[in-house]
Amino acid sequence: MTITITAFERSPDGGRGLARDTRVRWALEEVGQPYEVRLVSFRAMKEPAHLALHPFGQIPTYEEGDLALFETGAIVFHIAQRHAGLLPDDANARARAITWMFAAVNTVEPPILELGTARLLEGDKPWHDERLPLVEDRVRNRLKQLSARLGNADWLDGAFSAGDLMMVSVLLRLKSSGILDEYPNLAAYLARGETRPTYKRAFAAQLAVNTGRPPTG
Ligand code: GTB
Repeated sequence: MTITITAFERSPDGGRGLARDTRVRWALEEVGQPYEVRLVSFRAMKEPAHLALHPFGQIPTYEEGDLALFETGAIVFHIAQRHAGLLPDDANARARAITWMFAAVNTVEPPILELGTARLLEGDKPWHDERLPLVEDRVRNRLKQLSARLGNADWLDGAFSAGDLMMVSVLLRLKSSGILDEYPNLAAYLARGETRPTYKRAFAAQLAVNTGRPPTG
C-alpha cells in the first residue's frame, strides 16, 4: 500500500531538515519503505481538506490506505510497529525504546521549542533579555540529565531504535545554537545519528524539495 506523507511546499528553514517531515522520512528510510510526498502550502494547511487529516492544520501527516495519522511521535511509532528495524523484539527493551520516544517529545523537546520561540519571536519584547537565560537554563538542565544517562554509550538503550531517532531529531533543533557543544557526548550522539545513511537520504530528500534540485548520492 502506498505511503503518502505531507511536507511544507517550502520550508521556512530552507531545507535544513528542521521541519518535522524529516523524522518521518528518516523512519521510513530506516525500515526501507518507499513513500510519496504531497507538498502543502501554509494556506492549504488551514483548509478543510488538510484539516480533515490534521486537526491542527500542520505537517506532517501520514496516509496509508484508509489510515490517516498526524503527530510525528504517533507516526514514527506506527512505522516502527509495522516494520522491523526500529524497535527491539524483546518486550522489555521495546517498552524502553518507546519510553525514549515519549521522553524525546514530552520531556526534551518542549524546552527546546521554548528556546526557539524566545529567540525567534520574542526578541523585541521588553522582558526578552531577562527571560532568555532562564529558558536556556531549562534546556541545559535537560541536556545535562540526558548527557549523564547516555554516558559513553552510542545509543540510549542498546542498539539504535525509534527512541534514538526521535531524540536525535529533537536535538537537531539545537545544532546551530552552540549549546550542544557544552555536552560533547550529546554532540557526538547527534553526529552519529546524522551520519546514518538513512538520515542522509531523508535529509537529501527534504533538501531537494526546498532547493528544487533532485537529491544526489
Ligand atoms: N507535535 C506535532 C508533531 O510532532 O507532528 C507538531 C507539528 C508541527 O509543529 N508542524 C509544523 C507546522 O506544520 C512544522 S514542523 N507548522 C505550521 C503551522 O503550525 O501552521 C515545525 C517547524 C517549522 C519550521 C521550522 N523551521 O523553519 O526551522 C522548524 C520546525
